[in-house]
Amino acid sequence: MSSLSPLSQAIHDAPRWHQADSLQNPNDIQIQPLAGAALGAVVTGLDAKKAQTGATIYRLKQALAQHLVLIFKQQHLDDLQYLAFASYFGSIFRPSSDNPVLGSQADTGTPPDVVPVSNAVGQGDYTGHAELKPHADHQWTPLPSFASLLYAIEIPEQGGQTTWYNTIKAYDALDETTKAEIDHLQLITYNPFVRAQNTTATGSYGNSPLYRFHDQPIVGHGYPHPLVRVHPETERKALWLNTHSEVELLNYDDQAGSELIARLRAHILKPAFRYTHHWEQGDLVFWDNQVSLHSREPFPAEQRRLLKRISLAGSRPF
Ligand SMILES: O=C(O)CCC(=O)C(=O)O
Ligand SMILES: [Fe+2]
Repeated sequence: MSSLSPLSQAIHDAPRWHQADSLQNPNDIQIQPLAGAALGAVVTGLDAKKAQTGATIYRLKQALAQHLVLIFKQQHLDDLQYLAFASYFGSIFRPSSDNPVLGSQADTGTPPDVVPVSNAVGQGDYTGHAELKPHADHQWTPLPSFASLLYAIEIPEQGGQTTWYNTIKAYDALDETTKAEIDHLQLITYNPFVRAQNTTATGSYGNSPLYRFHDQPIVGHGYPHPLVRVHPETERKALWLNTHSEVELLNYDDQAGSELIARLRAHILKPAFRYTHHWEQGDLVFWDNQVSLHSREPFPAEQRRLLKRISLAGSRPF
């Protein structure tokens, strides 16, 4: 018999470890919003290894839509247990090979289901130890992921904090004239991984021009998505714009477009819209990638950092 894919193996094996661990009791779970933060809630009393009930998954989905970032503390998961938990919330994100993303492999052109995010050479060192500028994962693909999870296995002593930005709050805080001006605009976010393949740019986010003027070459394919994105469960509007990769507004004057985008980007970066997470080993952070951005602070090259990421498939943005 041929061997199973990691996801098939996870679902195949789950009853064995679930049986030993028994079912998660939904009444043991507490969800505590982060005091004074623009987004985020801490989930305690949940063991992601256990089999989960409908009551728990429904509550977590609602909490995710409301708080955008859920932080599960003190988890102990191997890759298959991690995949089995993440899959309660939807299908694993599997981009086609024509759209390179973080972790895309040279042979298949696609990423593994569990992407190591590490600075260890040859073991998932796709992002190294440098700063990562605010971005939404996979925004440059036709069908970006709806959510991602990061699980902390090794944490450096200094740096490496991850910050999340609430782009619903950023949109809400705009003046009415700006809202009316941007509500129906379409934006192309060019794929920084294609740029890295075609140029001498090294890092994945933040080495490109900030705006494409029409006399500049197009690097890779462009997929227009709404600049103001609507959350599918809450109908809240969000400003869906990363802060440093190359973008272009459709049917818009170059100069006016680049100025509008620069103004919106400065607005998103206001401290009022963010939460910075100081990682502890065993943290599992689950975020809504449709209405948030995230960035990472640099950390010393000689200190090891290993997190593992799973992304979940999303719809065409609207
Ligand atoms: O290393 C981090 O904290 C975040 C990396 C990242 O952007 C990602 O995994 O999507
Ligand atoms: Fe990311």
